[in-house]
Amino acid sequence: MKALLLIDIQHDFMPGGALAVADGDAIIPLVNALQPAFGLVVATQDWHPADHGSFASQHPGRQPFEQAELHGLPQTLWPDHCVQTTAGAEFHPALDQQRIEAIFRKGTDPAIDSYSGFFDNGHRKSTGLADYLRGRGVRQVYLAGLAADYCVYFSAKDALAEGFEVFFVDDATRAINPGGYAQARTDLQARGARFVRAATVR
Ligand code: VGL
Ligand code: ZN
Repeated sequence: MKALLLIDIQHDFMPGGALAVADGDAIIPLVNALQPAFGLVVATQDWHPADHGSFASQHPGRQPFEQAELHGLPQTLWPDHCVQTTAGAEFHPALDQQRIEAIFRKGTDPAIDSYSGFFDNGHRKSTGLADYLRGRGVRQVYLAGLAADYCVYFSAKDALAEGFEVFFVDDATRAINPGGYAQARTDLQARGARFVRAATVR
């Protein structure tokens, strides 16, 4: 059984959003077309409190995209984004949500960031996603969404470590930094992930 994981397809990662990913909305038609090929569709949602420690606004004198530290972990400082219950945290209205059976929220603890849909960045707390997928008989996980070099990358890495067969839908994702995505791709391929085009998935 194969599952489709839709990572953070939210307003704030779209053009015009608080942490916009260039061309991010171009993935929506592909993601919608992909869904009927899957027995299970699950989404993740970046869901931060307004005072989240990953926000540059919480670090006096620091600017978005600078490197910092958050309780002992390296942390990129982000613009305020995906604040719980705000419009920016909502899924893109063109995303077909009818087949999404579960939504896993992450980034709720202000003290630690959470790129992966499976664990926080310190691997301290699980979201329960891996057990949920196993409970549904999932062996193959396909990933799409935003951003390729952060939340999709770290979700794919954890999915591999959890023993799933991983397929990264290359044209149904976009990166914050293209160079970062090139590195992420090399790393994931070395770990056994396969990169596929949406049109070949059935
Ligand atoms: C993301 C940075 C901060 C993502 C989330 O969804 O890729 N990136 N929060
Ligand atoms: Zn975030």
